[in-house]
Order: sequence, then structure tokens, then C-alpha cells
Amino acid sequence: MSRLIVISNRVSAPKGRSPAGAQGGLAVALGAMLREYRGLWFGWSGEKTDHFTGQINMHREDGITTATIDLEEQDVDEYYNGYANRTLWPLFHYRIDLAEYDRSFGSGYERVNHRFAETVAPLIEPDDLVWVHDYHLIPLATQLRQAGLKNRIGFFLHIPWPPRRLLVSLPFHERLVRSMLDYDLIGFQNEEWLDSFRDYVRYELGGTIEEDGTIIVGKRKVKAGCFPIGVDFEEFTEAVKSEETQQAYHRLLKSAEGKSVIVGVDRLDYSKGLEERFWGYRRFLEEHPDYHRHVLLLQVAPPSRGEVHTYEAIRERLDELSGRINGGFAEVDWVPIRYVNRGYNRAELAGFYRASDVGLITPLRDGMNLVAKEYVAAQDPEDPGVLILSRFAGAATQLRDALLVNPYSKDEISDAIRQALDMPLDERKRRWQSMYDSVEKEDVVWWRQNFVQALKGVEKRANLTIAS
Ligand code: ADQ
Repeated sequence: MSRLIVISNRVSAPKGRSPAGAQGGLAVALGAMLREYRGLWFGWSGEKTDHFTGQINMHREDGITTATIDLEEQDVDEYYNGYANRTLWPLFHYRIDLAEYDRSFGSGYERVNHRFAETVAPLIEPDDLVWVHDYHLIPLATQLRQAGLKNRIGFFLHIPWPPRRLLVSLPFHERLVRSMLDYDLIGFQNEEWLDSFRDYVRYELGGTIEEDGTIIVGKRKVKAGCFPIGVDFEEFTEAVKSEETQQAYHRLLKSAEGKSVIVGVDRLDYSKGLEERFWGYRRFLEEHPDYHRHVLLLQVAPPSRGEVHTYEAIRERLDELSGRINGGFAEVDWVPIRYVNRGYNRAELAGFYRASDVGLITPLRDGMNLVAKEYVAAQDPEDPGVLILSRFAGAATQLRDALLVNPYSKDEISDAIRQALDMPLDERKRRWQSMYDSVEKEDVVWWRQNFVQALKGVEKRANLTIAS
């Protein structure tokens, strides 16, 4: 059987026997598959070095081999903090107002992709399947092809693909998209992002889309499809039974003292719609004084990407806004928002989700949003909470029985909170059951199997004959 080589920006070594929730979702998701395929996971260690040497740090644990490299400070600034997080991330989340275009970012991005390719290429054998992850590594296939690889190479984009009219604001956009044609399979989270990609290919590259979804541009032929990512359902439902989850559950219930709890859990990022969410909650408090002292919003949002200025700015605005809302509405024995700037592991989060009457997940734009699915998976079947979900999250295509809202509308958020808090038990159960079924069936195992099957199904490069 062929091996699987996973390549992503960062590698977090899967620790098979660590406590549930102590590691990232992707690590758990890919860990089982890497074991199955005798795989290798390659990427940046997260460490810096004075001079890039390409020295690989191999580590083998619990059946999984990881191979990591250190990057220079300039690489991290230009490639990671720069092009990935200050150019592509905002643009792909429809925020061209925040996207920064700097020549040095672009060259750093190319350089690091080249460094990744030349370091990993000697580790790849002819029959290996290669699976590249996310926007940090879009041009990697081109670099790997230049290094002589004819392997099947797949790419999965975890974030949205922007509409053509936004993407053309990126200098050298055509070069970036053309580099994707060196993959054999490109996966998106949902139809909307796939459609935007096809639209670009048709109108900017003059490509055609065949009936089976194959994209043809000149002599290049690529498969593109939808592969919505899911949660590790088995691991998550196990975690719900753990002691740690029980403790977190009781801790929140006890401190809520009978109030209804609304929970939001996000990385502190402008795409997650936290300011708009706080404004929506404020509107709810203004319109419904009868709920004062009977409800609280717990917002968990640990800072991320601290080295990027926009993230400091949003942090300041949220501190101020939550302070103003609490200042304006709080009473001696009631604080309407508990805004917590630290992370919790998934077992603890599961307890918070289960203890909450409402999950309020309102990103302005999100590739998928796994928190929404985790919220559903953690509920008590006899007394499930209600999910309020942004219609602009990829998850909204699957979780149709959530209360779907426009995250920019304070009124819609306010009305949905009211509807959720007043929802009768039988309606809560009906909506939850249908979402639970989809979260259970379309989980992370389903996702990775579908992707790998599809990648195995594409013809190998050497055998391709394409009519131009
Ligand atoms: P993220 O933007 O990080 O991921 P999301 O899918 O919501 O967003 O979360 C991923 C994981 O991080 C989840 O397992 C969640 O529990 C955890 N997490 C989020 N907030 C947390 C917090 N405050 N404390 C602790 N843990 C937290 C990107 C894309 C998403 C896509 C995923 C997977 O932006 O759209 O769903 O990749 O493809």
C-alpha cells in the first residue's frame, strides 16, 4: 500500500495516548490516517533558526513519523505573518480592506514554499500519495513538480475561496491560481467556494469544467471537489464522558446559578464576528429587559497571531466593547458578558458546550467552523441546547436546522437569541437530532477517507494524455 505524506504549515506531533482534547483537531484527525498508511507529516516546527539549513528533525511516536524544519526570522515574518496571515487570510475572508500587499511578503512566500519542497522531496517515494494543506502552501505542488515529482498530489483549502471579483485585487493572482493546476486534486469545504474557484478558472484563465467536475486549462487537467471537514466524532463523544468534561460542566452550571448560558468559542480573529456578536447581544439586552439577570454570555477567545497588528487592534476593541456592555447593564449580582481570553482543551470545551443553553457561533466568513459541530456533538439528547449559526460559515450548508442568521445584523442576532431561549423542548430535540445525525455521519473519518479515495482515483501524471 502506498504511504501518505501530509504537508502543512505547522506540524503538531500526534500524541496517541495524551488526554482527550490536549492536541489540535487536525493532529487527531490526521493521526489515525497516518498510522493506517505508514505516513509522514512534514512542516515547520514553529521554531526559528539563524540560518536555514534544511536540517530535518525526524520524530517517531505512536506509529507516526513527523519531519519538521526550523525557519529563519525573515521567513516567519514574510511568509507566515506576512503573505499567509496579512495578505491571503484577510482576502480569502472577503476583507480586502485589511489585506496588505507587500513585495517582500510575496517573495518570502515563494522562498519558503521552495524550501519546503526541496527539503521534503527526497523523503517522498514514487508511489506515495501527497496531501498538502491550506493557504500557506498553495504553490507547493509547482515546486514539487520542479523537483521532479510525478506523484499524485492533493490540496485541501481549509478556508473560503474568495469570489473572482475580490481575488483579482491580489497582485499576481493569476500566477497563484495557475500554480494550483499542478495539483491532481483540489478540495474545498463547500459548493460556494468550489463555484468561486471554477468561476475564476473560466473567466480569468479561459478554462473549461467537464461534466465530472474536472477542470481543464490548456494542457493541465485537475479534479476539484467538495470535502466538508467534520469533527472527530468518536474522540469527542468519548471526551464528553471524561472526568475533565464533567468538572467543566458542573463548574459552569454552578457559577451560572440558574441563568441561561449562551456560549461562544472562537480564536480571537476578525473573521469570527466577535464585535458584531457583542453588538447583537447588546441589542438583545436593550430589547428584552425581562431577561436581565437571567442570562449570561460566555465568550471564550484566546488571542491568536499576536505578531500581526490587526489582531492587537481587534483585541483592544473587544476589551472596550465588553467593558462598555458590562458597565452599561451589570448589576451588583449580575455581569452579562464573561469574556475569557484564554484557551481550554477540547474536554473542557465539551463541558462548557453541554452546560450552555445556546451556542452562538456567528463568523462573518468561515471555511467550515468546527466549533459549531462540536457544540452539537456535546449536547444532552434529553435536553439539547440551540445552535445559532452564521449563514456565512461553511458549516451552514450542512447544519440547516440551526437558527441561521446574518452575523452583520444586530436585530437578527437579537431575535435568534430570543427564539433560542424560548424554544420548546420538542423543537429543540427535533432540530438537534437532525444536526447530530449529520455531525455523526459526516465526521473527520468520512472527510479524510473521501479525500484520500478521490486522490487515489486520479490518474498518475506520467500516464496523462490530454487533448489541448
Ligand atoms: P479555525 O479558524 O481555527 O480553523 P474552527 O474550525 O472553528 O476554526 O476551530 C478549529 C478547532 O480549534 C476546533 O477544534 C476548536 O475546538 C478549536 N478552538 C477554536 N476556538 C477555540 C478556543 N477559544 N479555545 C480552544 N480551542 C478552540 C480553520 C478554518 C475553519 C475550519 C478549520 C478546519 O478557519 O473554517 O473549520 O480550519 O478545517
